[in-house]
Amino acid sequence: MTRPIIRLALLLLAALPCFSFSAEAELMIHEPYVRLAPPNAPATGAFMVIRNSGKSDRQLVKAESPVANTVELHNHINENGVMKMREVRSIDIKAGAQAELKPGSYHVMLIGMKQALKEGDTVPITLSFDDGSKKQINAPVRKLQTTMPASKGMEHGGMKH
Ligand SMILES: [Cu+2]
Repeated sequence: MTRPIIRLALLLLAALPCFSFSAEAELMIHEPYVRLAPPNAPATGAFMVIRNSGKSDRQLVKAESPVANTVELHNHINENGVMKMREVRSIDIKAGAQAELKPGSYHVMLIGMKQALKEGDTVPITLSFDDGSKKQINAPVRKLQTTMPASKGMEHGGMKH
């Protein structure tokens, strides 16, 4: 009875290196999350770190999610001192480096929510890359500290009475 099991184990071992060299294993998504938006907010952002352990540069070219009517890739730019969001065609993930999608920078924009998201919900997001590969992730909805200027977050000295 042991022989077939050993054979199976050898087969699995032989197959392992193939998996580790596949394009899918070269891209890892770390700490994905969706920002909890106010109940009537028409849009919110999804953030994550995409690590590229491969030898070639990759680009995130598309994101999709069933929770929103439209999903876009965005960046924040500083235009004459005003932070604005802009749609971008792709987000670079250089070989051996990582792309950080975070508030105030690159992000996945979920526009036209089909339902209000609650803290603790999980949002499925499909990411497509320039080599044709896709990754399916589940991003938990998280409440973020708001960093609004001239509010509670400011130092005491800046407060007016
Ligand atoms: Cu945006």
